[in-house]
Amino acid sequence: MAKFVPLETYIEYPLTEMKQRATDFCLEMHRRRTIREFSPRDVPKAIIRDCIATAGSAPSGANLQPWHFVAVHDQQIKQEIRLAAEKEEIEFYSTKASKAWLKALEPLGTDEHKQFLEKAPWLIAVFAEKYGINAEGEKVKHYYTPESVGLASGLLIAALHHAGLATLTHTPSPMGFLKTILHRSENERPYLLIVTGYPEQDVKVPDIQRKPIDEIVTFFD
Ligand code: IYR
Repeated sequence: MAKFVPLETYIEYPLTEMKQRATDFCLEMHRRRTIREFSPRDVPKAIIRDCIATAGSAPSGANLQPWHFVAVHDQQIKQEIRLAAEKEEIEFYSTKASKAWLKALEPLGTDEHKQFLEKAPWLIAVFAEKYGINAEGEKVKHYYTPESVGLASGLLIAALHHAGLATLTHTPSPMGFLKTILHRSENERPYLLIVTGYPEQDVKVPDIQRKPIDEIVTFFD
């Protein structure tokens, strides 16, 4: 039986304030840039924890919250992840990637070197739970898992940015090694690796643009 409780958390803003908030948040999010050079400067665990808690507020299929986050600060584990990722990336850049894919990546200036995996203070591995396991040890079917984990990852990136940290959404392919190194169980699939910390001093970012709003939206009003 469904049980309902009063909505006590909603806040209504006057329209002028609503517009201001919408604009301010848009500007704040558009200041976010993916970076690939991180400073080794440390970031307190409590900040990472709060940002992951924000990710946990994402909507999910049947509210089953099919995600798990592994936050790595340990230098030895970060080194292991870097070595395993670079092994895959060497293959990707030398043989696996199509010419078209390499061409698409050209403006980003990426290559097989992944120093940031050791240098940044935190790596957050996002895992998608293919199915859940209940208190009786039985499998629980999950719904819209990739969509749900994508939404949680988006909120995580927004939370880290809002806190004043820079991020890189990194997808070494394949990334099965994350499951082994981080001792995750059979029902979990590595989804994304988020690198976070302070940007390296004088870091440069690719000269690329976001699509203008009128190109990404259609209104029927
Ligand atoms: N995983 C590789 C390649 C790569 C692929 C995409 I799609 C990107 O947006 C960026 C990189 C790497 O991390 O270098």
